[in-house]
Amino acid sequence: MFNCRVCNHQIEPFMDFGPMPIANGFLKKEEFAEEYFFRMEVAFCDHCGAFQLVEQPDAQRMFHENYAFFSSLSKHMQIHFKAYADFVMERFFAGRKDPFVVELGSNDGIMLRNFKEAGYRHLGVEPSENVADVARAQGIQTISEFFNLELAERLVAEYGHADAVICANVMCHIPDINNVAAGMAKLLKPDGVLMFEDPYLGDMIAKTSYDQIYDEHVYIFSATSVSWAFGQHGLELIDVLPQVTHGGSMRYVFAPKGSHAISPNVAALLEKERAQGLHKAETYEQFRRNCEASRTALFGLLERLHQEGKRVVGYGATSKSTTVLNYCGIRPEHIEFISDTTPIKQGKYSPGVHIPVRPYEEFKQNPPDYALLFAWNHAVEIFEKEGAFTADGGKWITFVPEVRVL
Ligand code: JHZ
Ligand code: ZN
Repeated sequence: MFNCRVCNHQIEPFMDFGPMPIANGFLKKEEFAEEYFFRMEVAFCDHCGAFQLVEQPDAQRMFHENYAFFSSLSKHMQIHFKAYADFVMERFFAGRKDPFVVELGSNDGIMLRNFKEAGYRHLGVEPSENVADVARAQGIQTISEFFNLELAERLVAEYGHADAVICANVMCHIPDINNVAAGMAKLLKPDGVLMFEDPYLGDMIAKTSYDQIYDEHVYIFSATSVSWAFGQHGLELIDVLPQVTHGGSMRYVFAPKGSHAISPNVAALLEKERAQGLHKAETYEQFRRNCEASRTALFGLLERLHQEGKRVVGYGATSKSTTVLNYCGIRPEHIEFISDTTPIKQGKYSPGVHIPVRPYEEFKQNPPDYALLFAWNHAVEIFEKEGAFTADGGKWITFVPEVRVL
C-alpha cells in the first residue's frame, strides 16, 4: 500500500516491471558497476484517477547537465511544435497587449523559438543545462531551474504574471503535481491559460504501449485525472485536443475557474474515458496481462531470430526502449547495436541491458536483416526516409500495438 501522489488515498500497485535503470542513463563501460536501479511498480488510484509510478528516482538523477534527449532531432516534432505555438498565439494571444508566455521543460527551445520569432515576450524554464544551452545560443531566454511554487513567486516578482503557461511532455514528469499546479495558478493572469500535452492513458491502454512507463513518466494522464488534480487549485479544464505525437498524446487546456467558456470536447472525452473503463481496476488487470503477452511474443521472436543467425539492430535509443529491453529480458546477443542520431548517446551503452549505441551511419553502411523499431512513435518520419532499407529486403519489427514483422 502507498499513498496516491495526487489525492493521498491508499492504493495498491497492480504491476511490477522489476528493477529498472534510468531510462536516459546511457553509460560507458566503466560506469556499469555503479549503475543505479529502482523498482518500477505502477498503481492506479480509483479515487482521483491518477495512473502513477510507486517509486521515482530523484529528479537530479534524471535531469542534469548531461541530459540525453534533444527534442529538435525530429523534423516532424519541429512541425508539431510550430503548430502548437500557432495554436496558442492564434487562439489566446489575439487582442492581448504584449502577452508573456512561460514554457516549463523547454528543452532545446523547439517550441519557444516560434514565440521568439513572432516577437513575443517568453521565458523557458529548463533544469537540464546542456539542452537549455542550445536554446540560449539561439537567443531564447531560458533559466535552468526546477519549477515549483517558490520559483513561480520569484518569476511573478521579476517578470509579472503570464498570459500562457505551456508545456509538452513535461507535466507527467513532475511528481509533486500539487505544488506545481499551485505554482501555475500563481503565475497565471486571472484570464491566463495553462496548457500541456503528454502521452495519453487511453492510447497506452488501447495499444498496450507499456514503454511509455519509465522513470521520467511518473504519471500517465487522462482527462479525468488532470481535471481532478488541477481542479484542486482553482483551474478548470476548458478544452482537450488529441495529438498523434509520442504514440498518442492529449493536449489539456486549463484556465482559472469561470474565466473561459468550456468546450463540449471536455464532456465528450470524460464520457469516452468511462466507456473505455479507465476508472476500473479490471482495465488495468487486463493491461498487465496484455503487457505480459507482448513480452512473451517479442522475446520469443528475438530468440528465434538469434538461433537462425539473423542480424537484428534497434532503431532509436529511445527512453521507451529502456523499459522494453529490461522488462522483456532482452540481451546483447539478441540485438547487435542500437542506431541513434543523438551524438551524446553514441559510443555508449543502453541502460541496464548494455547494448551498444552506434551512429546512424553504421545502420546505413551495414543494414541488418531486421530493424527493431524502438522509435515507433516516429514511424511515419522513419519509413519515409528508410525506403531503401525495405526495398533491399530489410524487415521491421514493431511491438505496438502488437508484436509484428513488417
Ligand atoms: P523519442 C523522450 O522520450 C523523453 P523518447 C521524454 N521523457 C519524453 O517524454 C519524450 O521524449 C518527449 C532517435 N531517432 O522522441 C532520436 C533516430 O535515431 O521517441 C532519439 O534518441 N532517428 C522527455 O526518448 C530517439 O530516436 C530518427 O529518424 O522515448 C527518439 O526518441 C528519429 C526520428 C529519431 O523520445
Ligand atoms: Zn488519487
